[in-house]
Amino acid sequence: MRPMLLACLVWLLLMPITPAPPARAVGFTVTSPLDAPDANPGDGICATAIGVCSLRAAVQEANATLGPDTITLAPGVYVLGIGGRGEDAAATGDLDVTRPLTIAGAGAGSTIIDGNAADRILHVIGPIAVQLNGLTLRNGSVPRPADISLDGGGGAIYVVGGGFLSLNNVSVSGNTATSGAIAIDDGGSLTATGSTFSGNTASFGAALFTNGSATIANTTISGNTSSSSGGAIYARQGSLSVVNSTISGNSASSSTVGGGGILIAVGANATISGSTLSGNNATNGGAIHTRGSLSLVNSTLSANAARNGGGGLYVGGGSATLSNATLNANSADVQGGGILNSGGSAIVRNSIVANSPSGGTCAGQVTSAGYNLDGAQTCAFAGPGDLAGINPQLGPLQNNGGTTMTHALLPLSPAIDAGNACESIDQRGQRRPTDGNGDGAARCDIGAFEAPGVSVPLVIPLPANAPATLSPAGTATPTSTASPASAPPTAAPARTAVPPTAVRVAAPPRPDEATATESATWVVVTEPTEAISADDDTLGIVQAGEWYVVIAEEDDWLLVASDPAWPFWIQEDERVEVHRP
Ligand SMILES: [Ca+2]
Ligand SMILES: [Ca+2]
Ligand SMILES: [Ca+2]
Repeated sequence: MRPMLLACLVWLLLMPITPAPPARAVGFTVTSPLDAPDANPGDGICATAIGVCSLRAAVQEANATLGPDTITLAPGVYVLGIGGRGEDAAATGDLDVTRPLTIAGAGAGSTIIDGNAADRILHVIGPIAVQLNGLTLRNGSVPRPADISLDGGGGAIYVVGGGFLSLNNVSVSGNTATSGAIAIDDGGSLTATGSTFSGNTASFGAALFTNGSATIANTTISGNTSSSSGGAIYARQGSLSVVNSTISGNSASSSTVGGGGILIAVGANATISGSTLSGNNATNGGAIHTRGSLSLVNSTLSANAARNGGGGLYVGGGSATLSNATLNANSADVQGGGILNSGGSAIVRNSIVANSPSGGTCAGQVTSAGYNLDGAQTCAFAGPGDLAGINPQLGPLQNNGGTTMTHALLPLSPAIDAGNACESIDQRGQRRPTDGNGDGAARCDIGAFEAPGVSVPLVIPLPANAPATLSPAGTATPTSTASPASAPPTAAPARTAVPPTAVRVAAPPRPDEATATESATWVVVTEPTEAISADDDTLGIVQAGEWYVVIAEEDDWLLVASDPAWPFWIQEDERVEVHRP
């Protein structure tokens, strides 16, 4: 016998006999909602002292096998009732997971794991993959530790040692920690899909605190509260991707920093696409506060508020680039209702910043890369194709298709076909560009929403600006104070006919004012009035001072249009003045 082989045999004979954990994957079906430990962890049998399989016993047995295991949880409420923090064998307090595991519930509405406010719920330890499907994690709680270590993180789940956590159809609600209902540490990762985070509280990042790689997709994060920064998400290091998701109604209470929706720290980078952040609030950065690297694409920031600056976006350092974003109705008590750049780089293209109730649209240096629409005059955009001081004519924040709410461009919006080199889809996932003004050329719209293409073969030549003699609108003599005959108009009469086939003008000449006003009947709006489509839908409000060519008249209604546009109806009453050739 050769010496080497002999040595091996001797080694085998001398080796102590210790059972290796089984490598095969095992499935455990939990049979009881009662919280009790396994009677004999590692024997491959999920059984408590009374012979039922509890969630805790299943986790203990799963930890004893090398392969990926699956625990099946039927509908019910599974309360973790055994106190004892700081224990990492799943015997007390949180459920410590040390080997690859899937926990499959019956749905977020029916399978609930409740932390009983005694400890966090799951502690994922080591570089393992853990997947949760179809369940709710609620009422987990981790107090602020005596030291300020991150061990105070993850009211629901704490991932340490580089683990990979994925959540599918999971609700994370009502959890409390220093950092995050979910905390990702040591470069680990989170992928959350089709999930919700609500009503969580923390000092930093009430829903998510990440030092790793986090992807949030088709997920809603709402109503979370941080006593410091990052009302929903605090990205401290690593990368954050938010896709087709909603972040709404979150708040951060720090008096100096902020990020009511998201805080992006110096060491982090974030990409937000196809998403809406609305109704979040903080001191600086009602929706987003960034000091790292931010790319905001095809996304909407709506009605967020800052107590100081940057109601939509606060740039405190690093770089922020916005492309096809719509920032609407964001407010700041001091400055920068839409955007405040206070020490970094802010570059904006193909984007709308408008309708800020306070703070103006922009403050600080906000650089245009072209084709933006500033609803006020405060962004000082100076790139090609920029528009300023005009109403973008946005619809309300609502479901316009896709997975998130958006502001549609009303048919009269000057943002339609006024962008350039946009993304290939809009926030809703609709293909872009489209020909939104019916001139035969598909061009990008400004902002996150691409108006549908229209095929109205109409081009009405008009001068770019109303003749000076037409304004101010207030010169019209009000007649509404007088007769009861001018009572408010009733509902629009049924209108069967689509607009008459109007006038296709190939390569229309651009007339001077005299030509336009002498050759056509036109109307100037003296008080705001409704624009009605051929299908009797309300398209929006036409503001005083607008003027249009009259294409057709029917009873007391006028079919009008401007350039570029398509026809719509307005009522011929005291709110308009009609001028005939
Ligand atoms: Ca056992
Ligand atoms: Ca434990
Ligand atoms: Ca278009």
